[in-house]
Amino acid sequence: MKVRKYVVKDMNEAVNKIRHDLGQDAVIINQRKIRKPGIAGFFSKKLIEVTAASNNSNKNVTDKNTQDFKDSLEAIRKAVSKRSNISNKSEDISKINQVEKVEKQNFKIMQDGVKEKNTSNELLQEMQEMKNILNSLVKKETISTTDNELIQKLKELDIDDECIEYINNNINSIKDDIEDEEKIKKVIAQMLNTWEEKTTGVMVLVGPTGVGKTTTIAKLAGRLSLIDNRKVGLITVDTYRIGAVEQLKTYADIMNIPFKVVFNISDMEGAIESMKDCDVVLIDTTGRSSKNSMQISELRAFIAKANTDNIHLVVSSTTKNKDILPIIEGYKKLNFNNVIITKLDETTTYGSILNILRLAQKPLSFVTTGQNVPDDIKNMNSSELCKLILGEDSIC
Ligand SMILES: Nc1nc2c(ncn2[C@@H]2O[C@H](COP(=O)(O)OP(=O)(O)OP(=O)(O)O)[C@@H](O)[C@H]2O)c(=O)[nH]1
Ligand SMILES: [Mg+2]
Repeated sequence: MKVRKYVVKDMNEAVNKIRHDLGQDAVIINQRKIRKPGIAGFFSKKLIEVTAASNNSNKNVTDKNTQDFKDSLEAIRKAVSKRSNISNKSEDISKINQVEKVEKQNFKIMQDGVKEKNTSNELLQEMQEMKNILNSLVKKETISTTDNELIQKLKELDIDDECIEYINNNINSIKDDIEDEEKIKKVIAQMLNTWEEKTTGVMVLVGPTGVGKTTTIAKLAGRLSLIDNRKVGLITVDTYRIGAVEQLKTYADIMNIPFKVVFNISDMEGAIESMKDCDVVLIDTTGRSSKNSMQISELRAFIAKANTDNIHLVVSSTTKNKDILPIIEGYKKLNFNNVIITKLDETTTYGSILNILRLAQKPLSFVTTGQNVPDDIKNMNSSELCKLILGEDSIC
């Protein structure tokens, strides 16, 4: 008897190879899905490892054949014990059935050839032993490593524990007959909401210090005025930080667009009124710590005068997972209705996108990917985001 293992893309390929190598009488004794090693492999398509056996001389079986069969039993035993380390929960039940089927097939082959009663009994005993070993292995495997493996992979992508729990619970409730990675993508895509609207009217950017609000405003202004040919006005209320006004004024001058500084709440309405012929008015605000509720309340008074619900919270993708919730909670007072995630070029894992959007429960309007004005800003749809988060794509 010959036993061979094949790693193939589908069963058609396996059957062709088995027929070619082992002949028409070959039987498939085992099959299992495997992945390439590493995290990339986890999200790539599974391959199938097929073990097949053939009894080339089922007539006049000799002692040599019996020995060959014993050898192949040993080979199967080794393969199965190796397999137990990387088993998949969903395969457990079918495995017992498979083992029984394999044994029946093997026994039939031997019965055809082996006439001596004693040899058959010996083989039967051997098979029973093997069955016992396999059953004990399968029982151990019911505590599957798959969930732990999945959790570990998602952790490596910097997805936080709450998101992982949510993903895990939700993939278990998907009953469709699809691969695990497709289920993960489905759940993640459902968690990612993006802003499809056109930028228009008065738009305010708020967020912690240094996340890139002013640079993002300059990028948007450049994109809207230079590329989309729309009339854009810029307003800043950031008179707190030295150089902040000059920073935005420089961009406004280069792009030749109107620019106003609002020092007091009472100036806001006038500034907006002066830009009423603009298609879009972008308002830059002072970076504030979300923990300072006095400063946030002051900002709220300015924004109330701007009379818009087009408020975008800017958060950096490099924010520590633990800090995301306090930022979102602190800025909730400003009733932001979209999120901009910046500095994607400064990180190698993008789980924070998922963490931020899940906690904010608001659509993502833009992501920024570098310091270049106006180029490094873009809209991403949920499927692009999903690929990025799962490490199938990168920004640079
Ligand atoms: N790598 C990278 N740097 C960025 C990005 N966006 C902004 N920056 C840089 O981040 C720094 C801070 O940017 P600002 O636009 O001044 O940030 P801000 O939120 O307006 O800061 P405050 O007004 O002080 O709160 C600057 O050096 C920017 O060039 C980005 O997408 N990627
Ligand atoms: Mg700024």
